[in-house]
Amino acid sequence: MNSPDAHPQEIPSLSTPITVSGDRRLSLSGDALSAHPIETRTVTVRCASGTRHTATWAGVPVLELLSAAAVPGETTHVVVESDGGYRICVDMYAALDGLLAFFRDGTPISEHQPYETRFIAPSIDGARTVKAVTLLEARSFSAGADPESVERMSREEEYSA
Ligand SMILES: Nc1nc2c(c(=O)[nH]1)N[C@H]1C(S)=C(S)[C@@H](COP(=O)(O)O)O[C@H]1N2
Ligand SMILES: [Mo]
Repeated sequence: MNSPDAHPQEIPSLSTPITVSGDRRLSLSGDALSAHPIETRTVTVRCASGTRHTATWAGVPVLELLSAAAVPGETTHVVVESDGGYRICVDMYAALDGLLAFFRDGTPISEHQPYETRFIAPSIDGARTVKAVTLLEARSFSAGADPESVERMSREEEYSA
């Protein structure tokens, strides 16, 4: 049965591994992801247009993933990237409340969408709920830096400078 409250037991197999980067860099798929607990959170995604969709998401807590990658104490933000190069940068505490979700309303996301995963957290804008996640990366910005500038450039642009 697929009631919205059903607690999925098994993470669907992924077509691409997900990199989690802290002091350690992990490439997670299949068994490595399944070793983490699955949690469920009901989150309302607010789009810039004003539209809201509330859904129940299930997946691995971002806190679990970042802990496994030994996130440095000075971390201030988390960069999340998709397979298409979409990139966002969120406050670490907002990210830590989030999930790397595989299920929406009790069914695998990929049953209804052309992507398998979504980064979802209660306090972030809809635009920052990244679909088709490939990377979660701990970052530390100094007080004068502009973390959102990272969202306006590609990974290649940022690291070629
Ligand atoms: N990978 C990826 N994720 C993305 C986007 C994107 O372009 N690529 N667009 C974002 C924006 S701007 C919005 S408003 C929401 C739209 O989500 P929806 O299609 O579920 O309404 O996805 C977000 N996640
Ligand atoms: Mo959007």
